[in-house]
Amino acid sequence: MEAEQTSNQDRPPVTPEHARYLLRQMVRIRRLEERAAELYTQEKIRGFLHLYIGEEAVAVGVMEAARPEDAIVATYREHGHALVRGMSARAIMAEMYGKQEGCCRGRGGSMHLFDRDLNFYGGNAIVGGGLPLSVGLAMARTMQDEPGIAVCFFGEGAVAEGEFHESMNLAALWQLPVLFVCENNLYAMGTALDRSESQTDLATKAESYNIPAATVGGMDVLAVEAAATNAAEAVRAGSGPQFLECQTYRFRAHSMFDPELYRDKAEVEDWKERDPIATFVDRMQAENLLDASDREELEQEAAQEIEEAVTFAEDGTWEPVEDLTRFVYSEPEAPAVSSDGQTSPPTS
Ligand SMILES: Cc1ncc(C[n+]2csc(CCOP(=O)(O)OP(=O)(O)O)c2C)c(N)n1
Repeated sequence: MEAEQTSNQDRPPVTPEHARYLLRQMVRIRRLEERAAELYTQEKIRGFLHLYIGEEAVAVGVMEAARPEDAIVATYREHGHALVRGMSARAIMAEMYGKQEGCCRGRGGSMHLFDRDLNFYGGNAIVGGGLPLSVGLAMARTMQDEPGIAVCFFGEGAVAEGEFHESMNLAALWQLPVLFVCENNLYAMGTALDRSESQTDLATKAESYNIPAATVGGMDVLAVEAAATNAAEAVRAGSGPQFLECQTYRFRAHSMFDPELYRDKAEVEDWKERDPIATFVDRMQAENLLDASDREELEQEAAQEIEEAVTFAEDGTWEPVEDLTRFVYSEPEAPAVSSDGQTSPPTS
């Protein structure tokens, strides 16, 4: 089976409002992460920090195809996915600071952003670890007859994991509603894909499990949006999982501890020429869908939003030490209080 290639020509018409919206989301991610990198060097943010800079078009394009009821699963490079899904920059920043106003009370940090109300199921530090979670979430929706699909982001490094193959197999065998989104940025830490895989055509791997697959240029937000929308529609139609490979590149190191000895500077510069934000602005301006002032305005808005988030995180509080063992076991539900002030025991 040939992997379907999508291109810009396939894209539906874009309105100026939509162009602005997509740009706004990509700029928000970029500014959040650039600020996070600064804060990391100041030791305000500790632990690991993996930046998504260069890959923004993937999260923004795919999230356009997702609905609120869909379950989203991402990797440890997930600040952008969480932000675009609707988590506030404040909750993200406070979480990265380790403050209890963060989305996980500061217990998860950068790699474990999570919000059940947003159906955002992480943030996962284990390479490939999100894949079986997404299959389980899709299965739960199917068994409980609930609407929604699972959308699972993972890096190309995950295809070397057994969990990838187990997840592909079960999702296909049981025809589960999962959209698998492989963010192929060519390197798994310092290991290039062609140094670790005999088959580097990732769509072929999915197709070997009878999962329809497409490959799209991941530096182009409109192409990603169109490809993800097609794939998500097919999943929603009930024909089982779909696989979308987005070919992208991270401009920064793998994490904040990486001397980047495994790739040439010239290669990085070459990919920077395809910056998803700059190329989108140029194209949309050429098509009169964005004004010359749009980027500047959106940059200012994003800068303000991120500075407010930093202030929020700075002003945040540490969890008290007495809470150290809290949540080791689930807490009993608080008794319900009726309108007449009477309490009743929890029902389950
Ligand atoms: C099971 C497992 N093995 C190894 C690691 C260490 N590790 C962290 S990130 C990473 C590279 C993963 O690369 P990829 O899946 O392509 O995602 P990317 O970092 O490029 O977004 C590795 C090997 C891990 N976290 N989990």
